[in-house]
Amino acid sequence: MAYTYDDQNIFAKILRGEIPNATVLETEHTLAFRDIQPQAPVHVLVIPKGPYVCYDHFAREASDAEIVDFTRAVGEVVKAEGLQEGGYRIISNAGEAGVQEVPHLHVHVLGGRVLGRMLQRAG
Ligand code: DGP
Repeated sequence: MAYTYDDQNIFAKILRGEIPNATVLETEHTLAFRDIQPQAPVHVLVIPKGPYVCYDHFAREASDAEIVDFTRAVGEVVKAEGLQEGGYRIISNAGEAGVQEVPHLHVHVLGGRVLGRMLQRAG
C-alpha cells in the first residue's frame, strides 16, 4: 500500500512553526516535543521532519540518515528525561487498528510512573 501524506495535519503545522510546541530536542531530521494531553509524568512525542505517515512508511522510505537521526533522538530523549533508571514505554500507533489520530509518524515516549500492562484485553 502507498501512503498519502496530508500536509495539513497538526504535526506538519508544528514543523512549519504555525503552531507552538514545547520542544524537548531538535536535530537535523527530528523534533521531540511534549504531548499536549500527557498520559504520564513524562510524555514526549518524537517525530521525523520528513513527510511520513507512520512507522512502516518511514522504515521503508526514509533515508539512512533520517532513520539514524530519529533513532538516536529517541535515545537522547529517554536519557534527557531521566527515564533509564525507572523504565519507560515507546508506542507508535498506526492507522485505524492502531487508533492513530495524527497522520504523521510519531513515537510516544512515556515514563515517570508504572504504566500498567501494555494492552487491555478486549473481545
Ligand atoms: P496518536 O493517537 O498516536 O495519533 O496520538 C496523537 C497525540 O498527539 C495525542 O497524544 C495528543 C497529541 N497532540 C494532538 N494535537 C497536539 C498538538 O497540537 N500539540 C501537541 N504537543 N500534541 C498534540
